[in-house]
Amino acid sequence: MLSRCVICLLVLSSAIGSCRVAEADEHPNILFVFSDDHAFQAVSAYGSVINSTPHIDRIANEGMRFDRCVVTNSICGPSRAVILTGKYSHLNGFRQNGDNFDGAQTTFPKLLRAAGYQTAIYGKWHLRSTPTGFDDWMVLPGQGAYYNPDFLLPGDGKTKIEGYTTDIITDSALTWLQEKRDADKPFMLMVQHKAPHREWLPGPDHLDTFKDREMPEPETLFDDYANRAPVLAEQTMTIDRHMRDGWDLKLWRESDIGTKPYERFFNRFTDEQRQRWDEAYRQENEAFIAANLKGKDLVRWKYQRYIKDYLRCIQSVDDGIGRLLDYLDENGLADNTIVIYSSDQGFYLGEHGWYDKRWILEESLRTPLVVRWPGVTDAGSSSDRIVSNLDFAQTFLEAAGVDAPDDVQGQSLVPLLRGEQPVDWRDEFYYHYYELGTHNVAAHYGIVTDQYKLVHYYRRLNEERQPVDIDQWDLLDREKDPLEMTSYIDDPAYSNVREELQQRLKALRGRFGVVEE
Ligand code: SGN
Ligand code: CA
Repeated sequence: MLSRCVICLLVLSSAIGSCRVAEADEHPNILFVFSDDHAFQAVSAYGSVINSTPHIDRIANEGMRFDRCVVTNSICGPSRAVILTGKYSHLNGFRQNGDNFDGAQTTFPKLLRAAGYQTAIYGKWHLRSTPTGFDDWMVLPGQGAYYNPDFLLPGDGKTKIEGYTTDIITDSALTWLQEKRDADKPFMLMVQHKAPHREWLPGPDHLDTFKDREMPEPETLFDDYANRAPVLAEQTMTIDRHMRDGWDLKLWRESDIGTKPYERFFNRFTDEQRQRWDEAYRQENEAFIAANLKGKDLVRWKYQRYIKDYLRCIQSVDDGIGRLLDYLDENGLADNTIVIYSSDQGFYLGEHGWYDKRWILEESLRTPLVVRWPGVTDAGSSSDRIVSNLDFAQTFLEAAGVDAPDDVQGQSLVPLLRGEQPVDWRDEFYYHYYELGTHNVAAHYGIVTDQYKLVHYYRRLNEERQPVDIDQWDLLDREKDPLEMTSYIDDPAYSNVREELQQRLKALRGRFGVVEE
């Protein structure tokens, strides 16, 4: 009797489920807002204790929050290439920043466009080659500038726009929606912010936000890198030793102004912008110089300066999302538009003493992902399944009713977004970071599960900055050690776990066709 009831309930709920899907638009619009280096620790929907992001939270509250969205390769260009293609770096050919994206390959925007979608992208691109698959685009050259940026346009065009880059990118997207959108076609619009990327230059609206607050420090701000692979200590991305006074910490000197390294920074300011900056930082900078801080006190001061500027950049991203959501509401588009917010990877906000990303350690492996899909995704839902930027292409294609090519490597998130609990969802993930250079992070790959990570660091730069092969391993247990401060690789109690993970890692590499170190 009981089991018959359960069956009835299951049938009923799946019938309701399919009704809801059928009701949703078969070709929903897709608004994909994306930022650069936005850590989940700085999103209030994820429980941030340092800031509030009401508009990103609105997407989460009206849709689904993914609590373990991990990236395949925690760095900018590679993440973008993975998203466009739905394939790992070794197959899409873009392993590290500075590579050239082969724009002739199949991408999800191309497939959507071929299926009748109108496509556009505004903001950061960072893939070197010219965007392909878009009806309209305007992208920053390389990393782009925070103030008065240059933009590249179709047909080798270039334009310089006065203002703050985050606001300009939002404005461009709104202008496209208002003036260039073809109301007879569904759209896929990518709004790709430069913020909150280093050097964390806040916009004029938020130069004073957080001014009088003391931000809580992460527990691992003074990590000594003991008890893990030695290569971890060799990076050059600490708040303590690797931040530049003039740019990163805004402790510039008059003699710096006008010099070449300031090209992307002060040299671009208008007189008015420059004056606002002087007003915003002068007093604090004078107090800092007078205090002559040393040791941990100096690190603490740097952390405060860093985190506040970083969060100020995010506030402008969040403001822009609010404007886009309002536009959808006011123009009757909210019900048939899927809204996604994510970032190219996570970021260290002082955890392990770091800024930047790249490592498999959780804060940069994980990225925020919230999705609102009216009529399909339950408001206020969440998923703790392992999902990835590898899945975005297939998700967009399935949502639009377009078949994905056979050689994509992710899993569509559509079943999760419908509230289903697929029994065959992945319980392991393959990570691979390649770039040797900036910040001196070793090349490494590994397997990630809900509880464990097994990592192989296989190459680094030597003192002459030449690549040399190494063979170091870490085994992390996030249940026992959530802050990832200890490796259990040599702990006899973990020998079975280690062996099992080694087998699974090998199998994963085989499955994804990784034939290289
Ligand atoms: C720049 C930054 C680095 C950062 C890389 C990659 N230096 O080189 O701190 O790791 O970009 O970032 S800066 O002098 O430009 O600030 S990524 O997001 O593009 O991958
Ligand atoms: Ca990035």
